[in-house]
Amino acid sequence: MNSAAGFGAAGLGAARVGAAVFDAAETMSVDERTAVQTERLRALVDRLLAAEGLLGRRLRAAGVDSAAGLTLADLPRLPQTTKTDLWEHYPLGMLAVPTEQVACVHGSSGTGGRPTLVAYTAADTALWANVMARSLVGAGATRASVIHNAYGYGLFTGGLGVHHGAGALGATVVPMSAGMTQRQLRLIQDLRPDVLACTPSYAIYLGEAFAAAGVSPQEIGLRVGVHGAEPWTDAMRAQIERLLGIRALDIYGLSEIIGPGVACEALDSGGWLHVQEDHFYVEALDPVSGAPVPDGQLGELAFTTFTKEALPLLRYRTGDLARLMRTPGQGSRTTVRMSKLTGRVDDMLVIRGVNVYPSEVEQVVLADPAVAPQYLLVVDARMAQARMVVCAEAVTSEVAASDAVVSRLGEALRERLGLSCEVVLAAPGQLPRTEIGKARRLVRWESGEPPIPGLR
Ligand code: DLL
Repeated sequence: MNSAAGFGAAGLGAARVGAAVFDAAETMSVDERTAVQTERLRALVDRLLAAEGLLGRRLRAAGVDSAAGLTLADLPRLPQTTKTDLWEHYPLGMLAVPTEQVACVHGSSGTGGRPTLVAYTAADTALWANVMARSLVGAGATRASVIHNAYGYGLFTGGLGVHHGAGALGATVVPMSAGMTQRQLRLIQDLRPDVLACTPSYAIYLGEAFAAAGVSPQEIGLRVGVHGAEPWTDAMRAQIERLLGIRALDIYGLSEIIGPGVACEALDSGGWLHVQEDHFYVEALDPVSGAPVPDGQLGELAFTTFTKEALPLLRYRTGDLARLMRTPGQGSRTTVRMSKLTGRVDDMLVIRGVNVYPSEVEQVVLADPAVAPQYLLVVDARMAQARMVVCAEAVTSEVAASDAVVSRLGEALRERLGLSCEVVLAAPGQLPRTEIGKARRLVRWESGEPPIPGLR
């Protein structure tokens, strides 16, 4: 197993679970951190100017010819980067290093199936391993941990990101990747991992498969789950915790910034995610004006990668919506906290003139005890006047036949969204599950067969 020497107090053991941190950067005073960030911001701006790429040109156009004297307070006047920039410079036109320094590439299938590619130098991969190890230690993992990694391996950053982090921590990683559920169940029972890393929807899938096989959470033996890569709610968290007998924690990240490990929940962070802001500076912006919003207010997250070499980004607009909180939290970490994501800017649906965020629908549907944590939003766009159908999976076949539950859900949705939408209850197991990749919760029905049998 690897040594984590030089990276702080990794692997302090079960007695201090929750208090352990991997890297001293996580508990720095605000002043110390500001000094580190300011120095790193200046180094980044100098690198971008020297590379003379898109961001260097944008900096000059904004009147920044040198990094001298820049402080964090200057960030709001620095140029922003968007996914369109990456698409327009596809595949790797935004590299800030010579191609021979690129150690690997990753990517994401992204919105509308358009790929985004990102590149890493060897130092970027080491940085990624470090922030991922921070996330794992925050979840209570130690060098003695066995980490069952069911995120997909490949271009997707989930599998290899967790893998690198487990290596930096010095834990044992089981590189399962996604899918082949029966084999996953078998190896979890045989190797007795304490940490499960996978998407939240797959954690539920695994939990349901264990329940179907008659294996109890005690027999499973897992302690904690590190779940992310797709939206999930506290209702899903409760479901995962019940099915698998674990603490289920949130981990956030995106390929453009590094992959998983940009921010993560810790055992003692009270439901907030700590952003690794010594490397990834975060702002919450008004999605329309692009101006920073005050702490506590919902905004679009934008990240500046202070230290990344191959593909540094300035104020990258993620499209992800969350709240930031810079006041100290209850746990040991001092870094800025972000809420669970509440949705995406581009997920916003406009149904009959009303703005609808799928996350709001999810909150209503999954709060109803008659509904299992499976649902699908169907936007029926076959006619000019789109209608929204909320397909929710009932906990039992009897409930699936209940008109009372349908009208209760319809009423709760109307109250929350200010829009009446149709509710369809499916019998247990009827809605499609995702075994590999991210869960699909929203379908546009443009023409042809209905996405769910029987839908009209
Ligand atoms: O999904 C990285 C990742 C892998 C994160 C494993 C966590 C665990 P991408 O494929 O580039 O990277 O997708 C990034 O996924 O902008 C969010 O919209 C969404 N996302 C990621 N984590 C969460 C989360 C990885 N915890 C996009 N909650 C992001 C909600 C998430 N959405």
